[in-house]
Amino acid sequence: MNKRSRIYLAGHTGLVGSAVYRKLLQKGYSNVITRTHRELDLIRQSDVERFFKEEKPEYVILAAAKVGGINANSTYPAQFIFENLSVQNNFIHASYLSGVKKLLFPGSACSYPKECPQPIKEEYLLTGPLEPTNEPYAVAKIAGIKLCQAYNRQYGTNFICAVPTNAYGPNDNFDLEDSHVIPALLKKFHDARMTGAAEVTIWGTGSPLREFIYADDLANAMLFLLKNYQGSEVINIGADSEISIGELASIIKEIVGFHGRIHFDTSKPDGAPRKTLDKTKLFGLGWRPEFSLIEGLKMTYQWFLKHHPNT
Ligand code: GFB
Repeated sequence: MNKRSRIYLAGHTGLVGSAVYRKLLQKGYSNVITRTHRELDLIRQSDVERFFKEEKPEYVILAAAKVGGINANSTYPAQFIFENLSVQNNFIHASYLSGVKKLLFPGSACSYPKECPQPIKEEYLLTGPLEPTNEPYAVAKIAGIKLCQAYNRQYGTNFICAVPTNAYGPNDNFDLEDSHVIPALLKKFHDARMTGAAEVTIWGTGSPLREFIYADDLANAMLFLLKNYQGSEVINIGADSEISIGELASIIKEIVGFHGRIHFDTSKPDGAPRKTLDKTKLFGLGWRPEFSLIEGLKMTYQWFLKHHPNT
């Protein structure tokens, strides 16, 4: 991949895609192809095939997906499985048909079994039942991985699959119902500070452990793998910052400057008890994250204040 390579980045406005886009431009790639959802609906197979035939991208990254937090996954299971299966089928098949040189497919840490030994090694995929709150999404992501592996085996393609841990950062979704925990908590504590509320409610017991990666670090790792990783085996992307939801809430409370109480609503689901990735493979290749969780949270809150000034 060189600076003039034709790189199609699908999903360039989302949390992960926008970080990859910033990184590509920063690094001087001058032929990055993007389309908004309105310009190209990845669910429409013939449109996707026509687009690939016309644009002839050499390298492709699939950062477009139907994503959301624990509540969105439980509320819209049909959309999570149908949209993700459709988009990735179309994207991966069109990449094969048009002779793409290399494809990067990001899976999700929720595709590993719910009760996995920790930290989670890549070989634990498909060794046990999934966490029920996000099973449809996880099954779609597993199908995407299997699709890439099958195409590599049958057609000799060069499709790689990374499995990132929970990401957060600029351009995240801050909707309180559908978002992931970090944007939800930043907004909840911010709103509480602005309105002088006495208490903020956190879902679940606060005991689940999560590992988080700042979107810019994730983007960096994805581009690193596109350049340096070859093969059908999946590879984890994580950042070494495991924390309980309770501790996370205390840190965000501090960053936002809220002085009231934290209440845990245990009628809400906890989801997976723990999902920390084993990073031996990725770190063995020489990649390391740049940002600590605290730095990432502070930058995300600054971004939120700038882009959601009236909330
Ligand atoms: O980030 P999150 O929605 O997703 O929730 P998952 C993480 C943890 O934070 C859960 C708790 O234990 C939640 O109960 N939590 C506490 C909250 N307060 C809140 C809140 O206000 N909002 C949210 N959203 N959570 C998702 C999967 O799982 O992770 C997806 O559903 C995907 O499929 C994604 O894999 C990366 O980590 O539980």
